[in-house]
Amino acid sequence: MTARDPVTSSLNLRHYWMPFTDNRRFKEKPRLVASARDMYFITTEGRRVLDGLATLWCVNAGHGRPRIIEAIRRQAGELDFAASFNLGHEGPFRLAERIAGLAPAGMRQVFFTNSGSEAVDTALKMALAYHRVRGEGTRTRFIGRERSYHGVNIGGTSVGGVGANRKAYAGALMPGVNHLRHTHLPENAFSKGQPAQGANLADELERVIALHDAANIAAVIVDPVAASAGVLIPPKGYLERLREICSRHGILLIFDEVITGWGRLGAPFAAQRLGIAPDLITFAKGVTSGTVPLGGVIARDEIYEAFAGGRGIEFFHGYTYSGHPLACAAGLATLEIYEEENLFGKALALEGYFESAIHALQGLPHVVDCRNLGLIGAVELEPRPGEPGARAYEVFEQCWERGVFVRPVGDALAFCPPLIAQPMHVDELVGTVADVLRSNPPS
Ligand code: PXG
Repeated sequence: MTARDPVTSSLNLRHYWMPFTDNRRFKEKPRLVASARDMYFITTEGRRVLDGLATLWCVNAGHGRPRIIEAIRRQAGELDFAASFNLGHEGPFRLAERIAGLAPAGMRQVFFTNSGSEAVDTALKMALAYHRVRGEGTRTRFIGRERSYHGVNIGGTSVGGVGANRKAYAGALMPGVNHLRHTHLPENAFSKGQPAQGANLADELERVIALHDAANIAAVIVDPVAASAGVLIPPKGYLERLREICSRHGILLIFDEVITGWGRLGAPFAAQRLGIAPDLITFAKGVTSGTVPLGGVIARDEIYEAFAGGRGIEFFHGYTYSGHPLACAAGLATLEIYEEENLFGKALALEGYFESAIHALQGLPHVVDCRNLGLIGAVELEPRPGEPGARAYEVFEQCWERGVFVRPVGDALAFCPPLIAQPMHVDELVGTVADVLRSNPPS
């Protein structure tokens, strides 16, 4: 261990099995943060590091917001915990009402989970149960897409399209899942916003339906922008075509908006930014700006109504911590900040500046693509032969040394700043990446 500060040298790093991390490499050279305010982390060595990824696509309101902190503190003092099974407290009712007010028209029913992974598995089960309650119980198949990420539970891993995340579990994943091809096309390189080519890739759905029959298919799930597998922006017309095909065949369309929700694309949800009406929306992350774990599913009214006809429990599903008081308090305070500070509008206003900054990386060593939508973007580097992802990882490490946190996603570096970002933060973020590529290009 090469710890240079008292906090790190006093820590025993051995026992924490870190998620999705090369534990040995990390523990040899740890990156530990001690505090965070607004756009910046302070590391345990006392260095200021710009948070260029809203930490993990979450912290849309920026760090250390007093209003959220105070709401959590107050809630913990008043009612630390009450479950939502045959018991209630006001938090989830108030938060669901607020979310319903932000959701697309006709989507007013909110089910709470604790994470995006749980939201995805909840949406899959909701789709199955919905078809069954309507007497279409043969609709059990799901259609996902290559390079989409839907969390890590068995359902989400099964419909997900990231090979590395599936490999170790392949034999135990859910049966009855097909994957559409991903939408990343070389001819769209350096597209600003939605790329022009690729709407026709949605027609593959017709082929899958012809093979398996619509009466056996419950839902199609996609992330409108596939973020963690490399920031893939949907081609113009692609999602519209998926919607049209699903509607024609009675198949539900699930938008996984765990990253694209809460203003990331300059509107509450990608559905609104892109003008497409899904049947179910999954959310998490930005709903509390990352402060307390919370996720959920927003359902179209007709879906809830299909369940609500009889007596007894409508949906045999739920988590001990669905609607946890602390999470709901944090969520309410976060959504108030988004509204009062017009952060979704500010994200939209900054989009052009962010786009120009990212595309200015074109022409620097190893850069093969730049792409963006809303306040999400990426620069893709040519992979070093035989070492996929290594070059982007090294650029990420050098950016950290220079005070900027981004995320290597395959051979791309992803950018996803908090929505409070100003042009100077964009300059610092993208400028540092440019400096690393220019002054010390990794071979
Ligand atoms: N769906 C999408 C679209 C996500 O991005 C999840 C579901 C799962 O959410 P939870 O809260 O269970 O993690 C996510 C999560 C990465 C990375 O590599 C991305 C996520 C999580 C961890 C790493 O960029 N997104």
